[in-house]
Amino acid sequence: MVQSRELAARFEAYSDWRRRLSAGISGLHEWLSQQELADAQADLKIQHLLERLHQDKLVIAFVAEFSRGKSELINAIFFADFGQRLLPSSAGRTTMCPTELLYDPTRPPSIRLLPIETRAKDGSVAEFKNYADEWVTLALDLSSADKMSQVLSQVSQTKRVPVMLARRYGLQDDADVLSPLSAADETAVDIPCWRHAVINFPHPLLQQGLVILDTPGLNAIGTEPELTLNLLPNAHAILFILAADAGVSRTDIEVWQNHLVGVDPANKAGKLVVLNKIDGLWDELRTDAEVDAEIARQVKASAQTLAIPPAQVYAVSAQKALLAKVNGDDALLAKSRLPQLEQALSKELIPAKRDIVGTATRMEIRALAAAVRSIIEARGAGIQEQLAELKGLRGKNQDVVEHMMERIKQEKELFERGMQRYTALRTVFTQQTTALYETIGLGTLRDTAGETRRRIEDSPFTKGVRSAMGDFFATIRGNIEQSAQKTLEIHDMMQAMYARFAKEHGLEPFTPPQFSMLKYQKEIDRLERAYNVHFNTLWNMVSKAKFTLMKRFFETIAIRVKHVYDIANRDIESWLKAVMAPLETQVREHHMQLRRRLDSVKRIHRASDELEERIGELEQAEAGLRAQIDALDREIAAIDSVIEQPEMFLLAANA
Ligand SMILES: Nc1nc2c(ncn2[C@@H]2O[C@H](COP(=O)(O)OP(=O)(O)OP(=O)(O)O)[C@@H](O)[C@H]2O)c(=O)[nH]1
Ligand SMILES: [Mg+2]
Repeated sequence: MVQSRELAARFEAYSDWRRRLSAGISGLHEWLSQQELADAQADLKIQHLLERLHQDKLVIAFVAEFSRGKSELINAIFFADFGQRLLPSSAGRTTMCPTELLYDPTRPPSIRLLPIETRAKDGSVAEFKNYADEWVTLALDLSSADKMSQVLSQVSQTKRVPVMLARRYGLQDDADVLSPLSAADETAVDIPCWRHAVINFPHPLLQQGLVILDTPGLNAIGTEPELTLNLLPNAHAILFILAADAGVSRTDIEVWQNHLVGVDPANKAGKLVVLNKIDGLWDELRTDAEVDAEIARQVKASAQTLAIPPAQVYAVSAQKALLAKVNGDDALLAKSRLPQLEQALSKELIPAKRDIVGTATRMEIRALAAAVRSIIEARGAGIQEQLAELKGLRGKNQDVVEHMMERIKQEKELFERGMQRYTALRTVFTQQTTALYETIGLGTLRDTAGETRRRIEDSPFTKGVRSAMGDFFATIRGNIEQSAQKTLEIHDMMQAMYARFAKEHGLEPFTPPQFSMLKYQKEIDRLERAYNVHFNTLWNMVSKAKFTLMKRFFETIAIRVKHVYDIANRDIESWLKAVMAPLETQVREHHMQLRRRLDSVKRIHRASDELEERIGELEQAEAGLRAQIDALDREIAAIDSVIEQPEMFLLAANA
């Protein structure tokens, strides 16, 4: 059986790399714990890193007008091993709801279906995912491809309902979301049975974190905000599919404009354009060269229409590729040109993803190492100070020792008095963080969203909805600005405190990092842009169902904003720790050092022969710290070398 080896091998290598990286990080963690260098913050950071590496997903979305062959292409690229067509693919509208294919080992193989009726309720698909009882779950019998494809055919199920009901779901409109009404039965219309499907399936690629998103054609994309606002913007690659038999139609261009280029120019997801069904151009009466020229001509024309370079368009035949893979027909597979697309997909996708993950991991590990190193260095500086002190006592009489003891005692008392200021600072810090959490808190967001929802319901006119939404975004933006101001205040206060402790008690100077809200600002801007684009589209397209649709759009936006808030809250929490933790550590370490210094001078005061012994002990401790730094460097270098391993090496190692 011929398989998509290139993509599989690259993905395998990528997963393997992630596993090695996790192992390196776990090793570092173990070492830190052994050396008693891991505090709560380091534990948390490492745990987050490992979780992120473990759950790392790679999302490929297939987007096109209906019947261009999205589902067939997915079958050909990923599921040919089953020897038959797994996802339903047929003439006319087939895939009726967005369908995610993924693998979650905590659930048995299944298809989970969200009933279309949920469209009449508030709440987005993302929210419904938290409630298992809203979904219909059907088991997948992996031992029978026939039974599986029968169960999977659920994604193309439709049912006949009164037009009024379809309108309530925001599905029926003058532009006709679904199949045309039959003249005889004007009051009924076919709608999808399901709003969303999640196929849980232990395919090797899915097991490694690949997520495939199959979508229904144009109008159906527009009516499910989850797709336009969440799933597509978060995909790592989008395949846009055209069909050679249809040319580039007006609706193709609309899909391209609205879902691939129009919404977010900042979105860096890889985009590949596929010209499918080239087998329609195969013609026994023409030479291969003539057929190739015709394909090249169509590729060029499509590229021109979409204003992209022709090299970005991949001409294939999904159907013949599936057939070729099922029959092990290498010549036909080559002729289908699918291998080139698979190669481009893996080349585009995986190295880019690896880069992002690698850079982020490296940055976090560096920050962690720097924190640990500064603890070790502070300990080293303390030892050196003590050594200098004790060496200065060589050959001195009891009076000098006594004098020194007095001096350290005073220093310790002074420091302990300074601790009161530290305690006061902690109180102010807590007050300020509480105020910060209030501005960016979920409670505030809930109130703002509730208010907007009421206003949309109360004034169902373009102007009313527009101004309610405009105010919503303005309030959110205001909250983010205020939070930015508050983090700045906290930063300045802490910076002053660090400077003061450094000056008065000789603690190591430390500049706390600043917090930037820019990332969240940008995400809100992106949502507002997406909303603006879709507002007009929706307003024009849907007449009678527009309010249901508007409201649903708002709910999805509210969920996305909540997601931004969630992340901001989490980031703020770790930032606050990063700002406060060094001071806590410094204070604790400095206090401990003062006690140790006092102890050793006391010992020497009691018996002068203790001096040399104590100096020896300190010198040994110092050597121990140097060894610790070396070991830390080695741990970090090991992780770095995994991150930097060239992909070719990994591919070869796995071959
Ligand atoms: N000749 C030919 N037909 C194809 C090819 N790819 C798909 N088809 C056919 O085109 C029709 C539509 O394919 P689907 O895979 O259902 O298309 P889709 O884009 O998923 O369509 P929706 O699910 O309705 O959005 C089916 O009858 C396929 O067999 C191809 O490469 N060549
Ligand atoms: Mg389909």
